[in-house]
Amino acid sequence: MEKLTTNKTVLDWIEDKIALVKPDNIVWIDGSAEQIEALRAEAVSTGEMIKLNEDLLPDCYLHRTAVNDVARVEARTFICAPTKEEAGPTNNWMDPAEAYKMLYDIARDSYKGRTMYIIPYSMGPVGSKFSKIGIELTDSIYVVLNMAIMTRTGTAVLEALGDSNDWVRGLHCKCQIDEEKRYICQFPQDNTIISVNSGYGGNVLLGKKCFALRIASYQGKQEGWQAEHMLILGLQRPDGKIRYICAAFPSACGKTNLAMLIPPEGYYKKGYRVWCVGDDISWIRKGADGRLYAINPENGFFGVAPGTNEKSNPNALASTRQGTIFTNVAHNLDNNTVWWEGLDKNPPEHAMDWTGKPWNGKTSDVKGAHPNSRFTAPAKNCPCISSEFENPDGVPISAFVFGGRRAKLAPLVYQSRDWNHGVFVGSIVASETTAAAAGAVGVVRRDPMAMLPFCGYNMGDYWQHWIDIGKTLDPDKAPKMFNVNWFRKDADGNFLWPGFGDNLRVLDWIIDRCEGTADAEETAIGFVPRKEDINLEGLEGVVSDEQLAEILSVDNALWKEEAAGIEEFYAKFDRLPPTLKAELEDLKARVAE
Ligand code: OXD
Ligand code: MN
Repeated sequence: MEKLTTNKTVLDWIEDKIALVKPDNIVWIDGSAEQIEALRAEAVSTGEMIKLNEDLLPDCYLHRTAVNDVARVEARTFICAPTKEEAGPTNNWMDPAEAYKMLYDIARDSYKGRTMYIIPYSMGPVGSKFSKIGIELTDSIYVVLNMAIMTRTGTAVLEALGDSNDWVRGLHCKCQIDEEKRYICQFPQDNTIISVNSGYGGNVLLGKKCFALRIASYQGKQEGWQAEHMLILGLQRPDGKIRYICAAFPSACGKTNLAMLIPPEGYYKKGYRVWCVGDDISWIRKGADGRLYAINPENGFFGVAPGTNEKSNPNALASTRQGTIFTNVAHNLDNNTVWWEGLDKNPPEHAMDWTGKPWNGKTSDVKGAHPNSRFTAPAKNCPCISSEFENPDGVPISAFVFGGRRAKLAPLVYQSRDWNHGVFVGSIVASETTAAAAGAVGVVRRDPMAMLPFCGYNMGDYWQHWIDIGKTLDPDKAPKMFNVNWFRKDADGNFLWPGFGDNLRVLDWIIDRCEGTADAEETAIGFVPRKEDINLEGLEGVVSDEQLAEILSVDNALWKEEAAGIEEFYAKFDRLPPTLKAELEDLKARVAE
C-alpha cells in the first residue's frame, strides 16, 4: 500500500518496527469513511465485532475483550524515565534500556500472520497550536475503529505534521493477551509508548491516558503548559454568557455526569444550560489576553456504561445511539441491541453476558455487563456538545474545581484563598473507596489532582509546575480554585446532597465567586458559602436548611486529623515544593486555633 507520508522520521521508525514485529500486511489509516466501513465489515466477518440492530443503533458494534483484560492495569504501567527519581514515588519505574529490551523481546515477530495498521492521529483539532500528533501501530482493528472515534485520524494529520519530528511514537502488540507479560510503558523523554499483551481500551488506545496525560504532562512541563485529568464544561446563565470550568475527580465520582449535567427544571426555565467541551482530559495554555485556555484533546467519549441511563445522564446515553462501539456489555438477542446494569429495569431474558455466555437478565444472579464495560461514542453525538468543541484556540477558564468522595470531611464546596492554596487543595484530593471496588470500604486513597495513575513524571515536580504556572498569571486573570464534595453523609449514612443536576446550584455559586458577586465565610480551610448563598429553590423536602448547614460545616477537629494524613502522604515526596509544605503548616495552624 502507498505510504501516506514522506516524513523520514516517521518512515524510519515504522521500518524499524516492521523489522521487529514482522507483519504479513501493512495498512495505512487514511481516515476515509470507506476505509472505516471496510474495516468494520472485516471485524464482523472474523467475529471480532458484532454488528448491532441498524434501525435501533445505526453503525453500532459490540466487542468483547478477553476475560483477563477488562481494565487499565496500574501495577503494570511504567514510566521509563532515565532515573527512578524522575518518575517519582507515585509511579512504577523501569530503566529505559531494560524496558526496551524486555518489550522488544515480547513484541518480536508478534505480528506474524497479522496486519499492521498505521494510525496517524491528532490530539486536538488538526493544526491547532494546542494539538499534538501521534502515530500508533497496532495489530487490532478494534483499536483502529476506537481511535477513529476518540481522535482525529488520517491523511490530514500527516499533512499537518509535514517533515517535523515532533510526534509521539506508539507501538501496540496484542501478542497473546498474556497477563503475565502485559506492560504499558511510557518513555516521556523519547515521546514513546509501548503497550503489549492487552486489547482493553485504556491500555491500548494510546492517544488517551498514555499520550494525552502521561506523555503530555511531561511535554507540558517542558513547554510551559498543562495536561490535566479534567472535564471542561460551559455554564450558560440567564444573561446568555457562558463561563468555562475545568474539573478533576478520581474515578467513581461522576465526572461524565457533571460534564453533561442537565439543570434542575427551575434553572432550565430561567435559561441555565451546561455545554460539554470534554469529559476526561484538558490541555491548558495561556492565551494572548493572559487568561488560561483549555481544549479537549479527544474527539469522543470512552465512558463507563453501567449506571448510565435516561435519568442519570440522558446526554451520555443519547451519545451512544449511533456510531458507537460497546465493549463488554450484555447483548440483547431479542432485538440485537445492548444492555447493562442500571440502563433500565427491564433486563433481557434472551441475552449473552459480557463473556459471551447465554444469560437471562430476569433470573440470573450474575451481572450481564462487566462493571467496567464501556461505550466509545463520537463527541458530535452529544446533544449538549459545546459550540466551542472544535475551537482551535480553546475556551477561557474561569475556575478549576477539584473533588473527591468524602463522607464526613470536606464541605459541599469551598474556595481556596489564592492560587498556591488552590494547588495545595488539588494536591490533597482524596476519595474514599466504595463497595463497588474490592477491599475495605471508606479507605482514603490520595489522588492528587486525580492524576495519581496519569502523571508522567515526579509528582513533586508536577506540583511545582502548577505553582510556576501561577507565577506567570495576573491574579485577576487566573482561574479561581475550588473543591467540591457531592458525597457528604449524615450520622445515619444517608447522602446529604442530591447531586446530579442539582450540582448546578454549586457551579452557580462558583461562577458568582469568580465574578465577585457572591459572599462567603472564611474558615480554616478556605471560603465556604453561607447557607443563604446556595439556592435551594425546588429542593423543598429534599434538603432542609439544617441539612445545608451541615453539608457546609467545617469540623476543625476532623481537619486536624486530615492534616496529619496529608503530612504522612507528603513525607513520600523528596521533591515536595516548599510552597506546599508552607501551605500545610498554615492549615495546621488554622485548624489548631
Ligand atoms: C477513565 C479513568 O477511564 O479515569 O477515564 O479511569
Ligand atoms: Mn479518566
